[in-house]
Amino acid sequence: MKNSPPSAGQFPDPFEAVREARGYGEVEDQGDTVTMLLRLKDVRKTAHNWKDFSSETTPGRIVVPSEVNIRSTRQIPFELDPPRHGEYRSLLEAWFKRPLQPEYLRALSEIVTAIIDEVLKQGTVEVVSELALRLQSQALTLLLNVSPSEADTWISWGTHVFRSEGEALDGAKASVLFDYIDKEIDRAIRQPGDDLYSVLLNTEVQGRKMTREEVSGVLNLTFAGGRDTVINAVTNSIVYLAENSHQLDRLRHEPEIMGKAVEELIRYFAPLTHMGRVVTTDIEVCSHAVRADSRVSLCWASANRDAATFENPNDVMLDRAMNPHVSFGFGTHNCLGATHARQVLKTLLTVLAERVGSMQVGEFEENTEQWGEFRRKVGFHRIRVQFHPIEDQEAV
Ligand code: EMZ
Repeated sequence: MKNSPPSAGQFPDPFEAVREARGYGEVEDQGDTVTMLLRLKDVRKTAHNWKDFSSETTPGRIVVPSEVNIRSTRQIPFELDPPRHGEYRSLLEAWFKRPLQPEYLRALSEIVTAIIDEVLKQGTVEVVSELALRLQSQALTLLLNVSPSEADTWISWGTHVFRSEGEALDGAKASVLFDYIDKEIDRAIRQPGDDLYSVLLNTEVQGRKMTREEVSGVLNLTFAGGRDTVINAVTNSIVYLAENSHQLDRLRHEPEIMGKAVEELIRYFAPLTHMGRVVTTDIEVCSHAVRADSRVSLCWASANRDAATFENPNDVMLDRAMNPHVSFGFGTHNCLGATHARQVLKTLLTVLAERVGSMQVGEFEENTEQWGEFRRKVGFHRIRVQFHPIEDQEAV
């Protein structure tokens, strides 16, 4: 029907031509050239090779854009290499797998249901701020095991803890998070409870208690890494299903594909475009020489559309059978919060399928990133969507 422009629910792949022709791109970041690896094979190989491509460098440097100027706290375990990485990771694993517990899922389902019911009552909402940000923040109270009221404070920070609209690196904003975490650590020292801060302060690593700085590093990662990524995944899923109502119907009639649908939507959206590594020795990537102390990035978003592995990579196939996407990274550093994020999305899809008959996209402003020659849509700054309850639909 329409032939232009691409609709709100479409997320084009800007990397295809360069990925196929050459396999890498280059982007300037604060005076430093980053080589972006675009093919799934190279992304995986490089993620595995932590000796030549390290995560343990100046805090903030492996993030693109680099956060060295706004943060000195090392995010743990994200900014550590093996074997240190593994020591911390193994201590955190059990806590971050709690989202698999029935009680956690029940609480999450209550949060999602309350938000969707409220949205249905209102009819039309701005999804980023009124739905996704709320959902991400309220769900995070479960992951940290803190009072539900904390979510209000986090909501007031907006969608990214280090970025504001128009400012990719906002130091003033970053210090709000650092101060908040500091205060919470003080509180947990004074009055230990069963929240993540208290549990970590009581955890032993290398035969001694975790330091304040280390606890702060884990919390910093938990707040920063899972924020805009989850918000984009939630918003984009809603927009996609709004524009592709047959897919929402499919989820309604085939609830057994919910797990696969989550993976496919995350593959398609790739909420985090890429993540860097620091090269430790002069070496070649994708037949291209890179020098020691330069950076490469593992471009998850491009790797997820690599036709060498994914059949019809630009199509959303909710029950895609073979789906080794890298939206949660790859190898030792795969996302610590992935279990939580997957449950958030699965619960959201389930509640939408059960309660929402259809959705209509209204006005929106896209959120795009520019990486060298590549312009990539990652989500929306704002988007209005009208929600219709399922009864209305059936009555028609
Ligand atoms: C870092 C990163 C982690 C970084 C898995 O990603 O996410 C980014 O959004 C943050 O800005 O600090 O946590």
